[in-house]
Amino acid sequence: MASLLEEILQVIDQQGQLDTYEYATNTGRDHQTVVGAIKSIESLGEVITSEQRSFNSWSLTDEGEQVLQHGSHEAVVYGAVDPSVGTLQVDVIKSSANAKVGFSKAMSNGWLRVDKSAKDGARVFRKVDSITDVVQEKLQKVAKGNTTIPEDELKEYKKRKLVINTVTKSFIVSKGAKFSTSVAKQDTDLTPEMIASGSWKERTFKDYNFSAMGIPPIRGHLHPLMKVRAQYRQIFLEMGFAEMPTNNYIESSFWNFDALFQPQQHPARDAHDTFFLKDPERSFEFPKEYLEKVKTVHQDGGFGSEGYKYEWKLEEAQKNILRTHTTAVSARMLYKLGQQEKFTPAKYFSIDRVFRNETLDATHLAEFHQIEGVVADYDLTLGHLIGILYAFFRKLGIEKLRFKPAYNPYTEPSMEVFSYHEGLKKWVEVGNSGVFRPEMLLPMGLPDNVSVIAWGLSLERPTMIMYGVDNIRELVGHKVNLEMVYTNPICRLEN
Ligand code: FB9
Repeated sequence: MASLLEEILQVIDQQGQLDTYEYATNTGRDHQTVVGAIKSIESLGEVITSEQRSFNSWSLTDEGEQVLQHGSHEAVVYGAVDPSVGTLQVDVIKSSANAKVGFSKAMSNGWLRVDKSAKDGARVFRKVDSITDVVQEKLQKVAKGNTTIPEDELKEYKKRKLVINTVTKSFIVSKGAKFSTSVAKQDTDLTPEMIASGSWKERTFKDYNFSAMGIPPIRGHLHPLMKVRAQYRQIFLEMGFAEMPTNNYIESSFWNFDALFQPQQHPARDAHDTFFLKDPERSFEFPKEYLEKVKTVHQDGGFGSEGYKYEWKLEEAQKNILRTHTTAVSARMLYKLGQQEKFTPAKYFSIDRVFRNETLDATHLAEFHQIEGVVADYDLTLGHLIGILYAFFRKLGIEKLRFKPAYNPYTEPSMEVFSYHEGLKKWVEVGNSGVFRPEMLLPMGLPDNVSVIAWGLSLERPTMIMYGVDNIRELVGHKVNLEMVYTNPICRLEN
């Protein structure tokens, strides 16, 4: 390429300017290669200036090239007819690839005639002793770039698909302010040595490209789950909720189950559903008075409840597990609220990992992030819960909700929350909710006219929907393609 650049600069130096198309045609080079060379020279600074021009040009099609080489179709057919005894028409039509077109053209030119009286079939004879193949002569001119052929004739050849009209963009190149016939590579750095020696005076430096995009710095990337979590966090904060401290994956069975009035023989407390720790296997520090109240309400009831009438065991409550829901944290927070001198209404939320020993499938892993909202205030009802669910989901762009009676060990009444999915054209479950039972709240010391409403959903389900992920393993786990983490778009839940 360097020799082409220097060759071009020599031509400009001698002739004052250069037309890239003419130069390419005269030197037999590809025009785009010549244009590329001009662009390389322009990147060196003000060595040359160029001005784009467009012009129409005619060139031969492949069929036109055939005619140039072998003659027009009509001339080929004329040549196929025996000058003395003529030729059967069926043989003339088979004599070349375009014999049909050539035969009708030769007949209309008056070059041939057909005698249908012959016994062995129609026979073609020459009407003239010689012909001039004007089409071939004209195409030879087109091939040489001759522009004297009348426009109507060119259009006729275009109709016959022998020529094509192209708009060619070329460049008229002239000397620039810093013209030189040598292609000195420009420096990109001014070094201390250049300044000390003064050699910078003889060097040319590449202009700054202020529109160049910077190199993206190596930096961290937020996982889509964390982006969606930030958006949900924002929604809760806007609604006046305070975030609960969820930085303990390990929880005692007491706070995860017993404090929620979930009986010790409940199937969810079995190893098939819960991960139990071997070390540390147990917790030993619980608020003594509170623990006794929990034991009593499980065994004998109280606060208007009959209880479960079983022998409650401390050892069962001491077992350490990986928390199965962040409602365990809600229990801790509500206990603290109940221990205040004077009750003050509160709104809490949590978004963090929970663990369940479940059957894995395309949308379920043994862990997920639970989102939970809790409101504690005087005389709250199911109506308040429904109202706050509408307010919460409206911020997610969901207006149409339906509620289905459900069961949770720690809430009564409980409701599953459904939303109409416009894309799937069906109702989909978007969460669960309920009013915490008095057997859970009253042992904590909360006043008996205080009620607590709460709801929960997962972080993975909305994230999979937002980012179009079908298999949860594309989103989380050791098989995740990190490129997805680097390139996934931002998340907007605003409404
Ligand atoms: O997230 C769920 N679905 C969902 C949520 C959002 C969504 O899109 C956003 C609106 C744009 C789409 C779907 N679900 C709860 C429902 C189902 O996905 C369900 O199959 C899976 N559930 C998880 C539990 O599965 C073992 C989701 C998880 C869940 C379920 C219940 C709670 C929390 C998470 C709860 C609770 C609760 C109830 C009462 C009091 C306190 C907490």
